Amino acid sequence: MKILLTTRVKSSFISKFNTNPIMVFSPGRINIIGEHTDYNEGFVFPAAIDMGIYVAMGRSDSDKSTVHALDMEESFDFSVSNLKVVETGSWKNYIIGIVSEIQKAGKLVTEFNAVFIGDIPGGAGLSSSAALENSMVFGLNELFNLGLSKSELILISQKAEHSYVGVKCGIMDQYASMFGVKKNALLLDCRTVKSKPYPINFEKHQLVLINTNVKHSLSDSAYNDRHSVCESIAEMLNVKALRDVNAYDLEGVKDQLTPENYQKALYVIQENNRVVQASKAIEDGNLKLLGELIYASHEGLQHQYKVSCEELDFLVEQAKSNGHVLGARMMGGGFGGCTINLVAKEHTETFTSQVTQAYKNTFKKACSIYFVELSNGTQIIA
Ligand code: GAF
Repeated sequence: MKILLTTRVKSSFISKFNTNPIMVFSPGRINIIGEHTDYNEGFVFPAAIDMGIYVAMGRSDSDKSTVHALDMEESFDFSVSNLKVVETGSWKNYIIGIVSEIQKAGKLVTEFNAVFIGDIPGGAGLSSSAALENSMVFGLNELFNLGLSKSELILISQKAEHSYVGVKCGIMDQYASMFGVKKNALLLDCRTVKSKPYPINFEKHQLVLINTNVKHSLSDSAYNDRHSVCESIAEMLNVKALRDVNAYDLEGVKDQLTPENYQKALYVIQENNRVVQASKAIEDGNLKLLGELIYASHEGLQHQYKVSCEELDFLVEQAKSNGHVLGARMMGGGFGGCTINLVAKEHTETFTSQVTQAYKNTFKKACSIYFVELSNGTQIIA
């Protein structure tokens, strides 16, 4: 928890609204393995991190609500009884979406004020969106005693993203952000929406994130496109989701699919298996195998599912050629953002400085290195 951010948000709220707020922290997430499997009702292996969104929130006794984004110095005034979507791409639609979905769930929210700030780099694939959604929905649930469970809250966050942001996301990000467990990753079954925590202590190795600092514009449309390809193949196979089939089943409809779509579905089936294998590898302390699975995940994302990009592939190649990196892959939706790397601790510094230089030479811009702590999920803070 970053005391400084908490203090800044709180004092900004008090100076704007002259009353004491409730304070909420909601984290971003990493994902060890299991990409694009969540909306196929499969397995993922995320963890909440110590970067996130800090919100100060209180009831408003006027006839309007005000939400202030402190790092952008941008305010948004609206009324909960007259919600309107604003321009595409604005953070304001997350707020509108959350309030609207709470109302659709039959719960009453009156006017409120909030100030928020975040320390998740935008476009890094660390789920700043889910952190913002969860912080708002969690805060409103507390503020107005809505009585919604955490499981209900994440469904509201997810629906807000589907309907008001336009990304047909799975449940991984909202779940990890809400239910994160300190020093643990969560093996999440996205069908039952239940998880098992796995303590993460790799002793001589550590997870390191490298941000490409790019986000290619096709990411949202490509994401929704992948989602609908998977749905249509599941329908063709007469099952609820690709989670329900294996490679042999898929073979049965191969001649009805384009080679590209066949590879996409095959990737999902294989990635699901990799998550289960990875959880066993962690249980057995077999980091070499875990690393191989992580590299294989990237191969699939790059060549079969086709959601990687030049910059991500470059970083993974750098990791492979290093010799002290057991595994590396792109993380999150793709087309930019971070790679996650499993690196020998004593070689981390040389690896990261080599990569930083090579990336700069090749792309004429900087990448960023992050070391994150695995943290608890969305919570009230002092
Ligand atoms: C994004 C989505 F929001 C998640 O639901 C998940 O599908 C991920 O991309 C890919 O694994 O973060």
